[in-house]
This record gives sequence, C-alpha cells and structure tokens, in this order.
Amino acid sequence: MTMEYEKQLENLAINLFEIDAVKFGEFTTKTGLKTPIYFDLRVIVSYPIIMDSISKLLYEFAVKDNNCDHLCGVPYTALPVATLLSIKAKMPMLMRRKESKSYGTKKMIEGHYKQGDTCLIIEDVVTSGSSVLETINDLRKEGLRAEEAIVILDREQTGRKNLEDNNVKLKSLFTMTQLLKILVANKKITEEMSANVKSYLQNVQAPVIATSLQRTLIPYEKRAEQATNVIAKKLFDIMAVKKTNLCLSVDLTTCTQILNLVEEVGDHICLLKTHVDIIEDFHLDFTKKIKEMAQRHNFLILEDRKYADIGNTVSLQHTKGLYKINEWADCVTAHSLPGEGILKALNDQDNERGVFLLAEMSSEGNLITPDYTEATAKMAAKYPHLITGFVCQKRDTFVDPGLIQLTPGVQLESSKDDLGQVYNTPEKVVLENGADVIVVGRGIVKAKNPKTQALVYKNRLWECYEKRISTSK
Ligand code: 5BU
Repeated sequence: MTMEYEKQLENLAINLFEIDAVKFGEFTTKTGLKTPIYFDLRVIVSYPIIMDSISKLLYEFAVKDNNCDHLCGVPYTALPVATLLSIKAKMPMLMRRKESKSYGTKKMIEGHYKQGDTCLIIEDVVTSGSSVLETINDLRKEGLRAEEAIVILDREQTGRKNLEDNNVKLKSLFTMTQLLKILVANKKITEEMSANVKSYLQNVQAPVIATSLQRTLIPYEKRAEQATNVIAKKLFDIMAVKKTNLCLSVDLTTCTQILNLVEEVGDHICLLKTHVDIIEDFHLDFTKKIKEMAQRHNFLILEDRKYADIGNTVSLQHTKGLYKINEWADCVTAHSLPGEGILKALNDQDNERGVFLLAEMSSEGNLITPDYTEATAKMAAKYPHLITGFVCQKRDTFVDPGLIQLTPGVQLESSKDDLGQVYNTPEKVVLENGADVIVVGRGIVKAKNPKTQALVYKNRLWECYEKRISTSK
C-alpha cells in the first residue's frame, strides 16, 4: 500500500475517534458485560466526507481488484457504504431483507442474480462474525456463493476464525491493534488505555459459533458421543467400526430378492433402507429374517415410509395394518408438513427408535423451500431424543454434530432418471454437501454384479469421508 493510502487510513481513524464512532471509557454491552471500548459506526451517515473516504479506502483496499459478480451489505450500518462501493466499482448490489420470517416464503434477497453467482460481503465491524454469517447463509440458501467479506474494523475477537470455519475469507481495513496504534501515535488515547483494551479483548473472546461445516469435520466415533437419539449413536458407532457410510436402498419387490441381496452386501452397509409397501409377497416372517441379518451383519434398518398424516393416523400406520413397522424398523422417515403431531405419534418411549425428518428432497421441481427446511430443523430441535437426523441434500440444513445427514440421489456419475430423480456423485454429496450416510438404490440394485458394485460404492464413499475429516487436522 502507498504512503498516501496509509495517511488516509490514519486520518480516517482519527476522524472516527472525533465523531465518537469509537469511544473509550467504561461501557456496558447489551449482554451486561463491561467494556473499555465501544463502536457505533451508525453515526457515519451524518458525515458525507467520512463516508466518501471510507468508500474510497475500501475500494482501493479490496474491491477494485475483486472479481465477484455482486456485493451485498450486512444490514443496516453497512448498507450505505455498500451502495457507494457498488456505484464506484460498477459492481451490482444485492440487498438482504432483515425482516422476521413472518413473510412466509417471501424472497430474502432483492436484486437480479443467477444460481452460482459470487457475492462479496460488506460489513462495518466484526466481533464474532455472526451478523456476516446470517447474511451469508441467506445468500447461500438462494444458491449464491459468498466466500469473501470486507469489513472496516476487525475487533479481533474470534470473528476471523468463525468466518474461516464457514469458508469465508475476511479482509479488514483496520484490525483493532492497528486502530489502537494510530490513536496512540496521534495522542488521542494513552498507552495505558490501549493496553487496557488489548487485555480486555484477549480475555473476552466472542463465542465460537457452531457451524454446519464443523460438524462434518468431526469423525463419526466422536459424533456418536454427542448423539442424543439412541439410533443415531448406534449408527455412528456402526459406521466407525465397519468403516462404511453406505445405506443400501433395497427397492426390490419380493422377499427372496431382498433377502438374497442383503445377504450378499450386508457386510458393506451401515443401514438398510426399505419400502415395505412395494413387496408383493410381504409376510411378517420376512421382517424376522431381515432383523436376524441386521444383527449378524451389524447394520440398522430404516423403513422409508415418509409418514405425512395427522398424528392419530400416523400412529395407526406405524403400529397396525399388515406391516407393524414399529416392531422391526429401527427408524423411519417422516415429513414435517403436518406439524408436531407426527413426532408425538412416533415418540415411542418404550423402544429404542429414531426418526429421520425430511428437510429436503432429491427430486427435480420438488416444492420444499428454504423456509420449510429451516422450520423443519426447528421442529426437530424440540424432540432431541427422537430425531436421528434429516433426509436432506445440503450441509446448511443443521449444525448439531449429534444428528445424521442422510442423503439420497447418489450414483457414481451425476445424472437424472426419467421421473425426476437427480443424482450427484459421492464427492459432491460427501465433500461439498455434508452427507453422513449416503443412500444408493439402483446404482447397486440394478448393477450387473451388485455385490462388487456395493464394495465400489462403499470404498469410494469412505475415501470421501476420510478426506473430509482430514481437512480439519
Ligand atoms: P435410487 O435408486 O438411488 O434413485 O433410490 C433412492 C431411494 O431414496 C429411493 O428409495 C427413494 O424413495 C429414496 N429417496 C430419494 O431418492 N430422494 C429423496 O429425496 C428421498 C428419498 Br426423501
């Protein structure tokens, strides 16, 4: 950076101090903590010359050479700064709404954009990074890529680390250390005050934000310890012991076909997923045999029943009729659509059971929205002992490392079937999208040699998982 730039930066620090955007003394924060330093950059809108110099400096520092398709300010303080930068850099702006979600499925991001477009984030001050992450999460839900954030000031209180953990690179015009240095050199504050602030910042670090990325970096055996649902714990343990995260979706229509295939591949899977209602010669004896195999080969059974009715009906569907699902399935899938009644109906206190709640689907054009997914995650949080995890496609769906992400729609090459199923590769679902247990149906069932193919899937999926956890070491 040039001398001229350094000088302007110094002037800006002094100006911010003089307009009381940075104050020293003894303050109490919103959460009741005492702090020797206080920032209020909202006041800068009253000082057009300072606004001008902030936007010029940010432009020179990090926007001029940036290739992002858009920029987006974190509401509200950074919005006018982002607007000035957008005009100066001729980089189109996006706006994130901050209103509560009472708007239902109303768009959270205003402006024109395409899936996969990149977006640069502008913020005034970063402490823990949570505000930046809120904006980024909303952008990511819309399919935008947000991996860079520029801030005026980094308070050096874990914000940088929290953002890095979420795959966001932070650039700051000032760090707190630099700002203090300028103010001391210009005799605006004493050395003693500066030391006081530094020791405060070191002692009072902002909390580390748990992220969806973090959960995917933890090995299964450690996640087993964090699971609240018994089935989730068992499943994590099985995966770690058998070194497989493969779930076979055994979509065959006779008992013999199923039993023969499971006998062949049982050692390669952690979970067997069934659709009992497609079996033409179903009888309860079959469930006995499959349970015996599950014990012998050490896997669990998931009946992919996708319950979606009122609680009373679901309770009957689960325990009565031909299938008596509650007697043999370790876990089932259910939609969140009908509301909590469905979870109350499945909340069997006497048995060790679990539910995978459908938060997303793999099929093209499905009607699930980001708000629906978020509401599903919230609903699940009320039933920690019952919920094993989510059937979903994206990592951002949840953060709790004790829950399991079950992802269907997987084959060795990305493709589609004729009825709307969308397939992603093992690399994409495990490394990028955060899948923990991976559902493969026709990729194995329809293969010439299902046994060999199951081993191919098992090895490739496990390699992806090992690669994923190794990035945190
Ligand atoms: P496939 O043969 O690998 O396409 O089978 C996928 C299985 O997963 C099949 O049994 C579906 O019913 C199930 N599935 C899915 O494909 N996509 C979803 O979003 C959900 C379930 Br939920």
